[in-house]
Amino acid sequence: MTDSLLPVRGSPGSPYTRKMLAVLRYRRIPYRYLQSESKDLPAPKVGLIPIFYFKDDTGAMTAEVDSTPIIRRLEEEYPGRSIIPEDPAIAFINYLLEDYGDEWLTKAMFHYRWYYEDDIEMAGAVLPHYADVSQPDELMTQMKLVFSERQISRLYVVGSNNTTAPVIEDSYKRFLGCLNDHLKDLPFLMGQRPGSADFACFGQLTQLTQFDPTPAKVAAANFPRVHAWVSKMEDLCGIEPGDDGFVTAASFPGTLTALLKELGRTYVPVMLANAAAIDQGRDQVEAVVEGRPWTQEPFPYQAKCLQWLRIEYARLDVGDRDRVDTILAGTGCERLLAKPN
Ligand SMILES: N[C@@H](CCC(=O)N[C@@H](CS)C(=O)NCC(=O)O)C(=O)O
Repeated sequence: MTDSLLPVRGSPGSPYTRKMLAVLRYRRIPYRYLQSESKDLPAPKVGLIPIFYFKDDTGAMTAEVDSTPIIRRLEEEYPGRSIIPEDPAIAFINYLLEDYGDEWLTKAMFHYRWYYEDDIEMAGAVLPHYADVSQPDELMTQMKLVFSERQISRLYVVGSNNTTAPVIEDSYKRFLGCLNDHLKDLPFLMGQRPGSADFACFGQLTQLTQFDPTPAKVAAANFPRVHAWVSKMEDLCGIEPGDDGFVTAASFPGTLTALLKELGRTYVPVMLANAAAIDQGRDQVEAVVEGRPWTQEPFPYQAKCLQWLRIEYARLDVGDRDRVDTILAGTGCERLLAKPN
């Protein structure tokens, strides 16, 4: 019986774990969720969670850690209830919004968690218990310090610092506003049924709106609709999606265009500046976001994300690319895909 269950290792405090568990529930893929290390399973190449364990051709277990390709692999291995729109143009928009959730909203998530006293206090006290709730208090008090210090020392990775803090926080609030407006008309970002972009944004929001006190207060006070959406997204195994439930290019919702414009203000200039800094071998990313300075150390993984996005775009045929270009025109996102001059 357990052999037919897909093993997944993760933690409730990990936004990508929450993204993927919600995907598994919605897609009705039977899984077994491991909340601590298991000696019987192989270690992944990079020490990240969530970890998915797949059988290779020889029947041996392999460990995979990147949620975006894992979602595509699951689409192939488990048919039905797809979260990737069939129309390649809409699938591209879904991919772009998924990357924004994974790579931009995570800056807000990590920033708020380890920047303000109340949030550090809460995360430091609770998170170490997730591996095993019966660990002794003395050990947990020690771990609180070790864990917090380690995570605070990594704020630079996502680009959270005193210069970028107001930019990150304003962008979080504007994102909540965009999502709130969109949800007035449609139950999901991608339309009448959820796409992988919904799950990516949801994953980060499980922490931002429901765990970390500072960003949670912002959401509860101003956007009760978004707060409710996050709770509903957690388990969508009961909904029956219709065949034509995704948004279409022909009647693309204005509220999604507004969200794409928000990407154009923040995610786009930072992703471009990050890739440029890496190409030119510079040790600082310098960008201007909404008229304010952005500075951080280069983040090589996010340069790869931009490459993958461009590969997705290059795969489109001419007609689909034209429809993507029409959707993105004037949002600022077209700059991500422009040929370098
Ligand atoms: N791109 C990966 C990101 C996964 C990730 O960043 N995981 C974080 C936790 S949410 C992690 O494991 N960090 C390692 C650490 O903090 O030690 C995905 O999409 O799954």
